[in-house]
Amino acid sequence: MAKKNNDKAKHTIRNSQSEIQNSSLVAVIMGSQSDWDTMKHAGETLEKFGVAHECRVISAHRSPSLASEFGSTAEASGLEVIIAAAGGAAHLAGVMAAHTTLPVLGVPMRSEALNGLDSLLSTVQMPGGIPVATLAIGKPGAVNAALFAVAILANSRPELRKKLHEFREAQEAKIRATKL
Ligand code: AIR
Repeated sequence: MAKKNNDKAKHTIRNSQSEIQNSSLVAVIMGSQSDWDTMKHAGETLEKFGVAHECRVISAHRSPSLASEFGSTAEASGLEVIIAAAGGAAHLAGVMAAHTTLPVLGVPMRSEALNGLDSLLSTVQMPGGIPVATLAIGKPGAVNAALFAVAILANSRPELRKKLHEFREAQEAKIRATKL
């Protein structure tokens, strides 16, 4: 993807410091800037694993041609996974999946009206033939989408597999060390 010059909080963040490679392997896209507070956790998790990624706002409804353009060119741009987050009538992940055969991980955003149940159902209930892997609502989903993306990339990258094992070991060690 072409590097964007937009302000971090507004549209695009490009992690060019990656240990893995400089062009983005994972795109973290979201329906609105208001999703960033939640989705920044996906970006931070990818950062921890040193995975090159880009974060940007794309709305399936408010910017439909951008959504279609992004999905259609994702494979050719070198991306390997798309994380798509949206709230309410959350169709972004489904629209991405309609345009690409890359794995699309959907993250339902917590919504004001229905607390994210609307987002969850809109994201998860895809028709057979066009899959979206849907994660939990909100922050846990954002973190897990990033970990899932790392797991996908790790299939062909032993250094990432090793980091995932270390992450799990550290997580368990923390639990074992917890004294109440
Ligand atoms: N949204 C934006 N375009 C399509 C959808 N579904 C979602 C955003 C956000 C919610 O609408 O993903 O979760 C509210 O957006 P805003 O911009 O009104 O705060």
